[in-house]
Amino acid sequence: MHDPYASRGEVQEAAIITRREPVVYGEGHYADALSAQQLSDYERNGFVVLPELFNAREVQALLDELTTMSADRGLLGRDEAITEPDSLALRSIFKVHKLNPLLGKLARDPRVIHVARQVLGSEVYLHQSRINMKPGFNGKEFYWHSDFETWHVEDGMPSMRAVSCSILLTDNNACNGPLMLVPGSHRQFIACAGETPEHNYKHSLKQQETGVPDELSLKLLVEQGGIEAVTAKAGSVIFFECNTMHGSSGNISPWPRANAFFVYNSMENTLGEPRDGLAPRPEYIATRESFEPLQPLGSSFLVE
Ligand code: 6CS
Ligand code: FE
Repeated sequence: MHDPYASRGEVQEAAIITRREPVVYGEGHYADALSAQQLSDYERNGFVVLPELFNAREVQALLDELTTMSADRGLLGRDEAITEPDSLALRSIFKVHKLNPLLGKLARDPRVIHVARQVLGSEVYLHQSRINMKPGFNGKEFYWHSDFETWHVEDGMPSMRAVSCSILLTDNNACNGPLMLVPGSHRQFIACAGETPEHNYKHSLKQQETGVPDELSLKLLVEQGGIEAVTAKAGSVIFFECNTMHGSSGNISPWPRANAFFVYNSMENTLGEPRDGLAPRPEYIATRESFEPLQPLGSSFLVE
């Protein structure tokens, strides 16, 4: 079957392909979380920032959980804990919605989940969750990529009908490696050259080298849309469309950066077979087997 978003081993060279799917499904009528202005910003730019959606008490409760998890030797020995490429420093913890009850509730907080339901126009489930750490002085970068490119090839996600939600657990400023996004880039799919090595995730989650867009395509996207670095207070939330080009620099400032990352996928867009002859990635990176539509909490994740 023809795949409009063929990439890596299935293409000879890099290419820019026009997106087929809508950005906002069902015209945003499925739920009522974003204002008309926020919805149109999301549709146009491929992301929207909601400043200080969570208050200081909520942020502190989440940071406390992070401190506990980072000191939990049992957890650090698990596959879900990803270290940096060149040290034993913790880079990410995956599947946090299952490993930690408070983060499990955070994923169902009405302030977040109704945004996902609204833009995806359906019920949603969690495709992936993680916390990304970027400690002061030595935090490492995330090179430019589209998440959808990875999820399409490595996880068999059929269409662009997923949204990522990054909840800032520390202030993100110009110096501590904030998320950088290319406005408007979600309207084009950048097919990447190069085959995917077997068990690529074991390397790519530390340092991504496949599914990396070529420099000419990046230059064109940035000529069209520029680059926006999101600087915002802890408790702010960035929603970005699954195909929006993004990345972030290392952190040599003394200020740590940490964020919780939840990926909501439409119940109409569940995973198929991975491409490029790959075996499915483990369930803790890509939910394939055990999931159900997420039920919103009745109130804040801290209260419920
Ligand atoms: O491999 C993945 O699924 C992911 N990798 C990156 C760098 N961003 C999104 C997603 O967590
Ligand atoms: Fe990403």
